[in-house]
Amino acid sequence: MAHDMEIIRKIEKLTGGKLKPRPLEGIWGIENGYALDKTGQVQGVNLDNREIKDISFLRSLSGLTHLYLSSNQITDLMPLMALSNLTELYLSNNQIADLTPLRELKHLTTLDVHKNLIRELSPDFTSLWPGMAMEWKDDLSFYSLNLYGNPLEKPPLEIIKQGKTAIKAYFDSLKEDTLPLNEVKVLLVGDGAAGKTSLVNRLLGLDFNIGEPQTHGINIKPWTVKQDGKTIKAHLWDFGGQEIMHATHQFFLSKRSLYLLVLDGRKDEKTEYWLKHIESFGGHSPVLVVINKTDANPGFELNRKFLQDKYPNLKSFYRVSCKNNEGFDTLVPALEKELAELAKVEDGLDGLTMKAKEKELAKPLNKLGRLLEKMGDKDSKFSKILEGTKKGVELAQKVGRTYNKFAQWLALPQVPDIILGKK
Ligand SMILES: Nc1nc2c(ncn2[C@@H]2O[C@H](COP(=O)(O)OP(=O)(O)OP(=O)(O)O)[C@@H](O)[C@H]2O)c(=O)[nH]1
Ligand SMILES: [Mg+2]
Repeated sequence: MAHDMEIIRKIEKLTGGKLKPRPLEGIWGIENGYALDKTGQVQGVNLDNREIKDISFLRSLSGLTHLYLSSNQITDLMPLMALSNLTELYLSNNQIADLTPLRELKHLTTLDVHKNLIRELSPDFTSLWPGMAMEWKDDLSFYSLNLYGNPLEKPPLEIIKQGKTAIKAYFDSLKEDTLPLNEVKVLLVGDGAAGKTSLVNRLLGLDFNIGEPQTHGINIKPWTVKQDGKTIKAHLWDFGGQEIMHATHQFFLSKRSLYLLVLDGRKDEKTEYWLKHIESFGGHSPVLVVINKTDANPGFELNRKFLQDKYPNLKSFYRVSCKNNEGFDTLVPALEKELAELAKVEDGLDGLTMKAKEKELAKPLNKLGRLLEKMGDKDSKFSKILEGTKKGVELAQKVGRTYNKFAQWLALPQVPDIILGKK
C-alpha cells in the first residue's frame, strides 16, 4: 500500500539507511529489510542493530506480522500496542522494563526479550499466549517468551528458569487466599541428597535414578490426587537442599501447605533442626517425616514419641526406599488423606476483623523478631516489629527489602508474606 511505503521511506530517513525489500521468510537474518504481502502491505520489518530509541514510526503499520528490533535502545513499547497482527516479535538487547503494552497482541507466537531490563512479570503473562513456552536461553529463540538475562525479581530467577509451569505455580501461590479451596502445596525439605527429588519422582510414578542430579533452586511439579471422589490439585515444591536459603525469600506462610521432611536414613540427620524451622515458619502446617534409604540402613530409627511430644504438628513417620519402591503403599494413602484435610480448610483470615487479622499476621513476625534479637541485633529497630502495629508493618516491609542479607542464616522453607510487604 502506498501509505505503508511512505512509512518505509520515513523510516529510512529517520534511521539513515536504506531498507531492502525481501521475501518474508528471508527477512529474519537480514538487517535493514522489509517484506510486503501480495497487496503491497508491509508484513515484516528488520531494524536490528540500529541505534533506535523511539519506535513510534511503526505505530500505523497494522499489517505487520514479523518485527525484528534486536540490539537497539528501545525503552517504550507503547507504539506496538495496536499492531495486533504481530506473530513474531524480536526485541532482545534493548532497554525494555515493561512488557505490558504487548498484552493485546493475541497472535504472538514468539516474543524474544532476552537481555533487557525486566524486573517483574505480570501474572497474566502465563495465560496470554497458551501456545508459547517460557524460556531462559542465551540465544535467539523461537515459539517462546525468552527472558534470559533480565534482572528478574518477581518471579525470582530460580522460578523463571524452571519454565512456564513453575511460573504459573509461583503466581498461584502468591494469590493463595483466592486459590480454589482444593489446591494445596506440598513442600519437600531436608538436607541435600536426602532423596527429596527421588521421592517426588516416585510420587509421580517416574523411575528411580541412581544418578539423580542435585536440585538447583526449586522444582515445582503439579500432582493430582483423588480422595473420596474429589479431585485435589497439589503442587510438589522440591527444594534443592544446598540452596534452600537462596531460593526461599519469596515464599510465605501458607495455610494450605503440607511439609514432607525427608531424611537420609543412612546417617544421623538434623531432624530437630528442620522441625524447628518448619515450626517457626510453617505455622500450623502438618508435617510428615519420611525416612528414606531404608534399603541401605534398615536399622535406622528416630525417637518418635519424644519428637511428637515436642512438635505437635508432626503427624506421623514413614519409612521408605525410593530405590526399591518400598513403603509407598503406606505413605501415599496417608499423604492423600492429609491433603484432603488441608483442601477442606477454609481461609481463616476472611472471617477475622481487621485488628485480629493484623494480630494473626504479626505472629510469625514476632517469632522472627525474637530470632533476630537472639542474633544479637539488640540495637536494631527490629524489636518494633513486635508491636504488630501499622508502623511495625511498614518497618517490616523495609526489613523485607534487606531480607536477602539474613536469608542465608535462616535457611527457611517459608517466610511470612508480611515481611515481603505483600499484605
Ligand atoms: N540407596 C538409596 N539411594 C537413594 C534412595 N533415594 C535416593 N537415593 C540416592 O541418593 C542421591 C540423592 O537423591 P536426590 O533425590 O537427588 O536427593 P535430594 O534430596 O533431592 O538432593 P538435593 O536436590 O541435592 O537437595 C541420589 O544418588 C539418589 O539416587 C534410596 O531410597 N536408596
Ligand atoms: Mg533434589
